[in-house]
Amino acid sequence: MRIKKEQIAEFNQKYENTVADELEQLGRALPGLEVSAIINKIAEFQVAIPSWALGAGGTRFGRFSFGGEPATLEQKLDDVGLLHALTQSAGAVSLHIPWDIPENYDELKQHAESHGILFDAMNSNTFQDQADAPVSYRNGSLNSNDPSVRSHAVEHNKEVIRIGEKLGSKSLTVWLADGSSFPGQLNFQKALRNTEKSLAEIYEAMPADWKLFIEYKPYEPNFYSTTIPDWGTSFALANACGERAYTLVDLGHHLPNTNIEQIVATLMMKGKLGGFHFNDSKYGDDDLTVGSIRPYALFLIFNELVYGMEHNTGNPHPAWMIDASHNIKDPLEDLIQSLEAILLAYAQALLVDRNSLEEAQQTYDVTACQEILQQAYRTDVRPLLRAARLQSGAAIHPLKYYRELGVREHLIRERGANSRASGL
Ligand SMILES: [Mn+2]
Repeated sequence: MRIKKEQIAEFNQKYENTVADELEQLGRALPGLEVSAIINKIAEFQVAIPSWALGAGGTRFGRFSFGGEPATLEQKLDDVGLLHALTQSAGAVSLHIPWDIPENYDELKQHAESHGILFDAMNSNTFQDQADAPVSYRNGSLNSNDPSVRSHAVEHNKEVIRIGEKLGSKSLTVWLADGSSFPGQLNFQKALRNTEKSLAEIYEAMPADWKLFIEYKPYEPNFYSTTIPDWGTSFALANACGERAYTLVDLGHHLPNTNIEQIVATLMMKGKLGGFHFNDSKYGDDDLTVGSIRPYALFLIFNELVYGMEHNTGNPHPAWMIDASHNIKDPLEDLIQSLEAILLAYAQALLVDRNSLEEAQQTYDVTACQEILQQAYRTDVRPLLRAARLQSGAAIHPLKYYRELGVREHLIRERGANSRASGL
């Protein structure tokens, strides 16, 4: 199924006047607001969709498939294509190897191009044993005591780079499950040293225009320690690798109440925030819909991201990706909601009156600081999103149109009620 531009234009016709009225109202309420500049920024913001987010998510207890899941790599691209047609803000896909090994590279590239989709960061997998593997990752991968396990894991990452090169990707994300489940199981120093050496080898294998993103996570699947538990460890490893190695922040990979906005600020000041994975959580790495639990925290994070994008010229433009799982929701509906939440927080952060905030900070007017942030947060920025969508040819109300078109029903008819996406 494909959604044509003309269909979207026809849908939008019904709402165009309302969008113009709402914008006018917003302009009156916030005089001095550079409405068109903000709309352009929102329209330009692109978030990659990971190939594993297109099927139903599961937990370690089980997984309930969702009808019409994409069973092939082409179908995964088709789903991202649907999201992009509806929102014009999902113009990239992030592949996972070995779940997404292409059969015909040229055909796949053309297929992606026909949807207007680029290949974003490639993801390696050393947290599962593959069927024909001569070694096991049971006791670690890049951190392993066993040189043959390490070299197998390094070689896998090199293979992922080679696949990504053929698709036009420019970055590799490494997330490791490596760690220990019980005290004493692992020599922390040896594990970290092995990881550093392995990552350096992978880094050296990257083409000169590639970036390496090092993801961290404090626990799970190992519950006593992980070898890259936090941003500091990731930062140290990135520095040890070289200038094209960066830290990747995944919102769910923090202990409860961690001040993620401060981590973002520190990394951007050091020019080392490379990638960003969006999701939300109540308890742990819940991978819930972005903005579904703590939208204010997301806004505060975006406040630092916007500040960093404006001030830290040494930091590359971060690679944005949604890393969520949908449990019992329609994955595509969930992704539309996540995209909306990301853009809302971004738009709110763009509204922050930075000059007044700086003045209030200089004069220690703590009350004013809070007022300034919350003034932006409490502004209904949905008209700006709708205007940005209208401008870029997306559906003004993507979720509404998704349902009106009966996209899921179409997909079930096309692919069957029992098709399953590869992944966990
Ligand atoms: Mn992630």
